[in-house]
Amino acid sequence: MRTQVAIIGAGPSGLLLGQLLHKAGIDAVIVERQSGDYVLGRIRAGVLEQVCIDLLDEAGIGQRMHQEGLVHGGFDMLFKGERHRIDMNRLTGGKNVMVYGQTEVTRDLMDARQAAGLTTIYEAGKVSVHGFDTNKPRVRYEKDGQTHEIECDFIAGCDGFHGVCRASVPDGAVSEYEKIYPFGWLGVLSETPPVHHELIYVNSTRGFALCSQRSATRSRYYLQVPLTDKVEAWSDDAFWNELRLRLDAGGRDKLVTGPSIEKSIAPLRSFVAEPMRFGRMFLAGDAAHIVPPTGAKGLNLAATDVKYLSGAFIEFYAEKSEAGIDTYSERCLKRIWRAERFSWWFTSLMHHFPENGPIGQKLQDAELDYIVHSETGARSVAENYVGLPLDFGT
Ligand code: FAS
Ligand code: PHB
Repeated sequence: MRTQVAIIGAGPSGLLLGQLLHKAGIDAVIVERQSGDYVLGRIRAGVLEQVCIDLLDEAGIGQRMHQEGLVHGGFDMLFKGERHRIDMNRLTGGKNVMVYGQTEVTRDLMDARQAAGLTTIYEAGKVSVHGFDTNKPRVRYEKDGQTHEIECDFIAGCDGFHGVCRASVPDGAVSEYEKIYPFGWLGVLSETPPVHHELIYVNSTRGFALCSQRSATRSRYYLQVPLTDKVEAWSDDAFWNELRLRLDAGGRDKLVTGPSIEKSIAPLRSFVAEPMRFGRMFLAGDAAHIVPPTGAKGLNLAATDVKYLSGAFIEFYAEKSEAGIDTYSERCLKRIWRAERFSWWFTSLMHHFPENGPIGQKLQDAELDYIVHSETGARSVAENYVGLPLDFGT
């Protein structure tokens, strides 16, 4: 098989790249190791920045998002029993975010790809990448007992943190920066009405909690838990009881509980791989970087990587220019490190770090107090949360 761009991974990065390339008339094949149902079954991100919303519109798949997505102009920060609203819309001159689950984004992208009759190879085994240091890279995979090879001009590594592309880069060619947090997020999805019309980020002495949502009838909640916790040890009742203990009285009164339809524990890390280009192979999304989900940046960063990468490929084929390709990594990394900083800072502010001792809690209290009582402090949170403009760093 031959194609112009071989995309490894059919998560949001790979699917969005495929869609943007298709709209530009560039042929791409996606190779995914899991089934489509498995990919859809992963419950992940929930908040889209305006830049991401615009990219989904550009990809031609924004219709359901605008019909079903929830536009949010602010969120609450709850600490020491008091709630403080960060009025993002006012503080950023009119910007909002949209609550629309990653699962729905992935479904919309999969539907569009299928409707266009584009090739996605699911359940591909032993995927490997070759020759990306030449101008004839190749991808190999096993399917139905046979080994297949794809000849291409470029390989897009959209295969997530545990993917094969970054792992195939020769030692010494990539620098990795990593910080692992001493806790995880226990997440629950439930068919229950959200506890509040906006998100609530909680810093309690028992730990962080987040009250998010997917619709007026579907809620997403998270609790900070020790890394040693196992999801099997958390009954639904135990989850709801702990969430109540971390909420304020108003939250406890309004919380509607019900059976979990998904429950999982995700580890938290900050991670960046530099550079993001290796000859004719490019990394995008979680294949190149991970943020702790506190700042709701993971999916949004993936989308802007893909916008920059698709633009580089379009420029190569339309103008025989390699300018976009040559600047791809540097352009992405400027944005990525800004998001990494905010995600690390917001995680450090909102989570319980007993190892930092009593003074750690007092310093957190002082910073929280500053942010909610300072226009400048609140604006700093708001402008980072709504995200950077697409042309940032150019
Ligand atoms: P993905 O990991 O989504 O997709 C990579 C794809 O590549 C997968 O389908 C995988 O099966 C495939 N793949 C891997 N290896 C392969 C191989 N060798 N061959 C072929 N295919 C291969 N972000 C937020 O903003 N908010 C959140 O709350 C949030 N929660 C998260 C929870 C978890 C458990 C995880 C892991 C991430 C979370 N994220 C969150 C971040 C997440 O949303 C990512 O940013 C987003 O999935 C990035 O999309 P991709 O880059 O496509 O990577
Ligand atoms: C979610 O709804 O899954 C979500 C929202 C905001 C975050 C992280 C996760 O910061």
